[in-house]
Amino acid sequence: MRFMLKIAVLVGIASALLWRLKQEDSERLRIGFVVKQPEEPWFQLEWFFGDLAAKQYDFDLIKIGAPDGEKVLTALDVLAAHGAKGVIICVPDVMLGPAVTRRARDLGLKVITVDDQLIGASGQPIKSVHHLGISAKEIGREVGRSLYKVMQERGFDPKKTAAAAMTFDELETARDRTGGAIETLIASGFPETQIYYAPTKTTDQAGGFDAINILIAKHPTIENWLLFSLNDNVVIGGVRALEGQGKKAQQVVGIGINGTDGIGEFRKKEPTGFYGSMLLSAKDHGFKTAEMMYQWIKEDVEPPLDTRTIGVLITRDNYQVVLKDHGISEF
Ligand code: FCA
Repeated sequence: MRFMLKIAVLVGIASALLWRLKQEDSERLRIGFVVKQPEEPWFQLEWFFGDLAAKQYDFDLIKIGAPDGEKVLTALDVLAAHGAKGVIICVPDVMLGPAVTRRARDLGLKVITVDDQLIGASGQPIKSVHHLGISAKEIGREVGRSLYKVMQERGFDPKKTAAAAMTFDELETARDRTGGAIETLIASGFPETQIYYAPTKTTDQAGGFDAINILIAKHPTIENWLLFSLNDNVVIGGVRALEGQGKKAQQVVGIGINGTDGIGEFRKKEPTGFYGSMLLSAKDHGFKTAEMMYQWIKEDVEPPLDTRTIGVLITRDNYQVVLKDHGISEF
């Protein structure tokens, strides 16, 4: 009898413990981090830094890749079903703005957009949604200034040189980046008539490769090319297209944005046409957004509505030192 009693007490204690654990589990803070291109090193690095914030503040970060609109809405549902209270998100299509804000509101999810700002039904950015993005125009301007400087250093004849603006105008941040570069190229003295537009269908290497192949077919006599776009991968795609046409690395000056995705080009033994990149702060985009969301949910500290980050030029010459400073030399 005493033995049975002991068993009953032990079973009781065990189920109480399990119940408590379950309780704690459902009370555990969960935050989602949804990105449009999980295969891109930039977004992997944002997640990496988001995870550091989760570790520091002891919450769960649920990372989901959502390359299309349907997956975005499903991701929000999944997050809410797992008890998440907030989501940091870079959507694959900014026109999803009204759909995303409505669904998030219905599910009780706080939203911080990162990188790409949602567009509302009016066609304007939804300024009421908290956002952390880059100072796109200024970073683009630096790209233009640097392209011009390298062109001069290499002694290119402006008459035989063209600048290819690899555009993705659906996205405001992309428009600002390429627009800023065009602005400073012209202000520096680059002939406006030698700036050609190469619209890209996608923001990856394939998008850049196709856009430049179409462009160079129209301008076979150009000797030297300056390339710029919204990010590294599109520029790398453009560099590959020019290599395919027999251009030497010295005839091509490509400057990207992100830094993270262009490191592979700098690590190659021989220089390529990918000259440099504006390294962005993945730490701010990953850690800071996650930290802001945590403090918003946990301590009711609302983040600023609009936060902008800066970029710094990296090239073969300085990238190792700068990456170390940014805490991503191992990446
Ligand atoms: C956009 C681009 C990414 C990155 C990010 C900061 O989302 O597609 O490559 O540049 O902005």
